[in-house]
Amino acid sequence: MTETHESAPLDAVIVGAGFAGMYAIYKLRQAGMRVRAFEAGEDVGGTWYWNRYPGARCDVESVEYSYSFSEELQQEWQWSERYAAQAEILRYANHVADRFGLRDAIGFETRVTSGEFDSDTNLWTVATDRGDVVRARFFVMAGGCLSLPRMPDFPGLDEFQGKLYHTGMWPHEGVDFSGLRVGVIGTGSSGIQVIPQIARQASELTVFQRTPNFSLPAFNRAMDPEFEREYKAIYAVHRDKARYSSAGIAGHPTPEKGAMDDAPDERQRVYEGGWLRGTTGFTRIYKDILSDPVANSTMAEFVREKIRRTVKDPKVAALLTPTDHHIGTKRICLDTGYFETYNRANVTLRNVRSEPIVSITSQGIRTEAADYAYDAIVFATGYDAVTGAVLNIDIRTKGGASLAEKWTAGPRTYLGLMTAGFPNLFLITGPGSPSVLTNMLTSIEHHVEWIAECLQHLRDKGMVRMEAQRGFEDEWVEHVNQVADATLFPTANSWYTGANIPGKPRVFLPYIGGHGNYRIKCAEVASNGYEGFALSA
Ligand code: N01
Repeated sequence: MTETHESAPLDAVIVGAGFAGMYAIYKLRQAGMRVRAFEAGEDVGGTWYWNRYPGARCDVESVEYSYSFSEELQQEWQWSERYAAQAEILRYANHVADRFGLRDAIGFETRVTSGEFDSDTNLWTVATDRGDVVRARFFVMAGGCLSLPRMPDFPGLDEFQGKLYHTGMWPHEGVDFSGLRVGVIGTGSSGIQVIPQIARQASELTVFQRTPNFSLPAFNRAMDPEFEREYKAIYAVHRDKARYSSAGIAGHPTPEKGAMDDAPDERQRVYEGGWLRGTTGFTRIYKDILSDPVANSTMAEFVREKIRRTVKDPKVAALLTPTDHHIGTKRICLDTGYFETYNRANVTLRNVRSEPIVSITSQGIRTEAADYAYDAIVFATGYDAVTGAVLNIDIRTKGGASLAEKWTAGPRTYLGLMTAGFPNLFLITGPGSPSVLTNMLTSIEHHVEWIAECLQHLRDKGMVRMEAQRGFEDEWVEHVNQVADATLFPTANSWYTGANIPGKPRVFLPYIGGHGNYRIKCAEVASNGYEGFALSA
């Protein structure tokens, strides 16, 4: 249904119906607000709606990667595995949408294309690719941090006569690779999950690797009923621990010791124990792994040795062994049988650094060394992260600059929640907030709750407009950079810094000061009358 200017303005328009958008609908409606969400997919679930590739699975434990806002919900829902697979998480998202009656607020198969703020009326006018035009007091970005898939612009993409896939836009009906020759490009979290699965079906699989990645075995397993019962008995305690932890994960406690505080033998024992736990919290075993190159190298070497022991061909093992970045500075991966896959006779590894891809041909992939023929090519080449989904919308103020112009040299926000010059625009897990360095569910709930309280405060005080103040924004951006620069993160060519997108400004996108600290800061700002924001009637 197309809405027009004639309709009464809404309280809020929300972009996206993944976990952030769904919770925003719930929370704002609970506060008595009229909201409308638009979602590009045919249904809810966001990342878990799109990423249906075989092997897609969360690497935060199911009991933590779930909403905490409803005690009934968290008690009644039963996860079948320690790390839930995509299909189960999508079922959960659908359950939440039904249980809390969210669907009627969502316009599906509809992409928001633009938003313009009018300072005279203090309203946003939001347009979609289906011709909707709606006006709202607030415009809430819940489009996700890893939702705009990125295809490298290889020449010849249109000429390929086989099938092309991107892990982030996987066909709903699934893909049968049985008997096919398949090329996979990319060895990040998505590639590392999909490669072992495709290898089991394909007649031949070639992996095109540009950068080898550190990956740990997930040791995924069926949910232990006893563990689940005990966990649920004190769910609130776990959730609270997560809220004040660094990563928004109760199971990742803050370490106290540095790596060099332990003697080498003890350190090995600690790493071995951490390895067997199968968690991305591995790099938090010691407090200095992500800030001290020497400490980091002890852990990196431990993992490199594991790779060498797993992969039988020493040449292949050497190629798979990361040496160009510190462990943890590119997103660490959890896998199931990833390195073992290279021991299979039907799997070949190609090094894109020594043999760059030149083009896609009608038959397959052309590198500087040779032509390779495939029936299917899978791009596991990642996303325009954190800012991509926001800047994909033409956001501007009437007669003023666009957000894309303001962010030309990189995103600038105050607390990752708002950006100066764009009143009444809220970002859920925006750049400059802990977002992708945390359990996304913890960060999403935090932001949605902060925003909902804020909008209630504005309503109670008769205010209609809120905007980040430039001075506070400048200070926050400087703080975000300073904290990042005290770590090893900016040294890596990762999507955290925008390095995966040619031409994207090199800025460390998330806030690395820790979720708990950040939560306290946001609460202080609110209790000081929304310090750093200009509120007006
Ligand atoms: O994307 P990525 P992703 N030629 O950007 C390569 C989350 N996630 O979809 O490293 C050749 O990490 C690129 O090479 P390089 C998680 O936060 C979570 O895998 O840039 N290769 C890299 O190997 C994750 O970090 C889960 O040199 C090219 C790969 O493609 C984030 O999403 C699962 C290339 C892209 O890796 C993104 O992961 C999946 C080119 N032109 C995703 N361009 C779980 O919860 C790119 N590459 C487990």
